[in-house]
This record gives sequence, structure tokens and C-alpha cells, in this order.
Amino acid sequence: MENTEKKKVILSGIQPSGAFTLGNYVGAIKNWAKLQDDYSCLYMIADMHAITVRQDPAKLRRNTLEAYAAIVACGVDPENSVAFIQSHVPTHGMLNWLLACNTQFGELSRMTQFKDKSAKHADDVNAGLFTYPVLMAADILAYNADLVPVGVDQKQHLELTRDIAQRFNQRYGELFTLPDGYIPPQGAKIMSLSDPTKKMSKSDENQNSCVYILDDKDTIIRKFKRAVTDSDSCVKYAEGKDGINNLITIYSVVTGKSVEDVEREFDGKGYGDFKLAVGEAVADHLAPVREKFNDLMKNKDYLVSCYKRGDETAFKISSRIVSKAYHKAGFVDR
Ligand code: ATP
Ligand code: LTN
Repeated sequence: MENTEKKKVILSGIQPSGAFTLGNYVGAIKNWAKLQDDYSCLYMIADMHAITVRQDPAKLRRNTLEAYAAIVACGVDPENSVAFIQSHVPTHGMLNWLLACNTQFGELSRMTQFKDKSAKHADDVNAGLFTYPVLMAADILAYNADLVPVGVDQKQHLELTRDIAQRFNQRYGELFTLPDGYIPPQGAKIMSLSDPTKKMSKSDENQNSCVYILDDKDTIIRKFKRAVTDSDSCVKYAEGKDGINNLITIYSVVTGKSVEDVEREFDGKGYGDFKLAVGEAVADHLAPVREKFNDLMKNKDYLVSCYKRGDETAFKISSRIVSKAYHKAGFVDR
């Protein structure tokens, strides 16, 4: 990373809780790559967040390495950005505790992701699931990140991060930057293909609700052909047409065409033609990602060397800030 002083800092993360979906790509990772030249970027695989729901250990290890390869395949350049694994950098856990003691139970109780996930995993409403946003705040504040590129579902967690940072600064003296979200104007919430009122989510059991970024062309086309739409047949973005709006958004993002251009292109054509075109455009857009991912997975030593370098740099940067936070909170210097 060059010119660290001058450039603004970006940090983001993704959980290795399964194969990445088109939603993860469009809402987050695609933008990570785009922002690399203009910012000092840190991108991490949030394996500590992933264990807030039950994970099979061997599978989690595999998913973590695959997730790392996937962000690189999507364009994160480990030579240019700091790409690391969250559990390898102990400062996150250290800051987490300090911030937890400055976060209210009531604040965490209001988090909609906690409400959704505790309903979904009613047999395991663990303390980590509840304090998940505190660890996320630690991830961000440990680097004094200015900007956090995420999908819209993370907005509430970012607002809480700002509140925690502000409270800490008021109690102990200025230290933390209040981060802003970078939520893409289009594609910040890609919807499920089988139920377009629900977010496309990588932990959804229904394979047909998600397009995975590593799906092959035939699978992608088949999933789009089956996508739930409505009984209308006109390709127009409109209130209440969640399914077709979602497909228009996806097509627009992967082709770079405006919504108006998409509507014009399919004027007089039916949903069948449109779904096929969306499937083909997405498959073509993702083909190089799949190819690069397969190449990277053949060279694990390279991936290991990349994350080790990322881990070290991340630790160095965050240690400075976390030590200051510990000092301000009244811990004796080491
Ligand atoms: P899980 O299902 O395990 O909760 P997820 O698919 O929601 O996972 P996360 O790891 O929580 O994915 O999110 C990674 C990033 O992808 C976040 O920035 C999140 O906002 C973004 N994201 C997730 N789903 C979507 C979606 N459907 N549309 C746009 N962005 C999304
Ligand atoms: N909670 C995030 C993943 C995540 C994250 C972060 C994103 C963990 N730590 C820090 C941005 C910044 C999610 O996407 N579900």
C-alpha cells in the first residue's frame, strides 16, 4: 500500500459462511475492486463473524480459503490492498471487548439482523450473535476507516459503529474516525430469485434462490429462467414488480446499461427473452471470475503467502490504534 497517509482508508469484510452469491458480488465485492486505486483498502474474510451461527470446523477452514480466493478472483489485488483473515489479527478481539463495554444492551436488541438470525436459529441464540455488531465496529475502528463498502442490509450496523465511536471519543478523548457507508446506488439489495421480497442470501437452503458467482453458465441460465416474476409481460421497472425489478437491476449492473436503456432494449419482448438475456449476461460477466478462482485454488501456496502478508500489515496498522484506545480507557501501557 503506497501513500497510506494521503489516501482515505476503506475497510470491508465478508463472512465465509458459504459460496458467494451474485448479491454479495454486486452489493459489495465488485465495489471493493473498483475502489482500490483511489483509497487505502483493507479487505478481510470475517471468519469470527461466521461462527455466530454453527459451522462445521473443516468446512469453515475450506470456505475461508475459498472466500479469500474468491475476493481475489473478483479483483481484490493483494499486492495493492491489505487482504487478510480476521481471526489472524488479534487486535480485532482486543478492541471488541473495549467497545462491548461501551455499547448498550438496548442498542444491540434493536438490530434487525439479530432479530432475523435469532428467529432463524432459535436453537442457538448465542451471545456472539447478539454482540456481532460490536465486533464489526471493532473491525472498522481498529483501522480508523473512513469508508465501508457494504450492501444496504449492513446500514444499521454502520450507524451503530458511528454511535459507538462517538461515545468512545466523548468519554475518553478523540481517537476514532466516524466511518461512512459506501452503499452502491444500484444493486445494494439483490433479491432472492425464488422469493423476490427476500434478500438473496448465501445461507439460504434453496439453491435456486441464489446465483453463486462460481455457478457454470448452464446453471446460471436455468436459475434465471425459473426466477419468480409476475403475470404481466412487459419489461418495465415499476412498484410492486419485485421480481422483474430485481432482474432489471441485475442486468443493468452487469451490462453497465441504464434502466431506461434496458426497458427500451426489451420493449415488445416477453419475460422469457428477457430472463434468457439476463442469464447470459450474468454468466458472461462471471466467467473470468470463475476461471481465475479455479487457477488460484490450484496455487494454495500463493494464497497463503498473500494472506500472511495481509495479516501482518493489518496487525501493524491496527496495533497502533488499539494501543491508543487501551491507553485512553485506562489500561496500563505494556
Ligand atoms: P449470510 O446469509 O451468511 O448472512 P450474506 O449473503 O448475507 O450471508 P454477508 O457475508 O453477510 O452475506 O455479506 C457480505 C456483503 O455482501 C455485505 O456487504 C452485504 O451487505 C452484502 N450483501 C449480502 N447479500 C446481499 C444482497 N442480496 N444484495 C446486495 N448486497 C448483499
Ligand atoms: N457483517 C458484515 C461482514 C463484516 C463487515 C465487517 C463488513 C464483518 N466485519 C466490517 C464491513 C466492515 C456482513 O457483511 N454481514
